[in-house]
Amino acid sequence: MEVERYEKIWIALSLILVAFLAAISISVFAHGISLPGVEHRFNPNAVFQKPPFDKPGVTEVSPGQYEVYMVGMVWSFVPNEIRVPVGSKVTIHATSRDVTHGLAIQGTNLNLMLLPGLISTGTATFNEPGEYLFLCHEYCGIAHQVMAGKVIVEASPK
Ligand SMILES: [Cu+2]
Repeated sequence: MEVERYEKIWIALSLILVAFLAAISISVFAHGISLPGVEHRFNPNAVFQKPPFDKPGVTEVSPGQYEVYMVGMVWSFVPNEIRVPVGSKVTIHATSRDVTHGLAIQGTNLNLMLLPGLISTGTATFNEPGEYLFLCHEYCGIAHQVMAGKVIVEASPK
């Protein structure tokens, strides 16, 4: 059977779809990567009744490792000050009570979108003492520009 040259090229290109299917299958079944589903959703109006967001703040989970539960709302963050010693690895779990907000921490690559009813998670390590501004980077209303806070990284005692 004679197959045209261009037809052979198209048949070969269609194998890309097989490669994509393999990549998706490996990420879903071997690495367990999936999109957030509705089962993780909660009512954003009741976020302050939902543990652990009923006690937003900073917790030391092991030496040098901190977890932060944070809620963004018009126009502030709770908590708006995070205090950790230098060298700390900080994981932030954040959500929004009302509209879409953002969370970016200056000097790190932590950059999250805070969506009502969903939890966003990101981690940053602070190896230099100082104050790191964090702010909302999604326009969220008339006082968006005041929605900010800071991470205070304290030099460890000598
Ligand atoms: Cu905001």
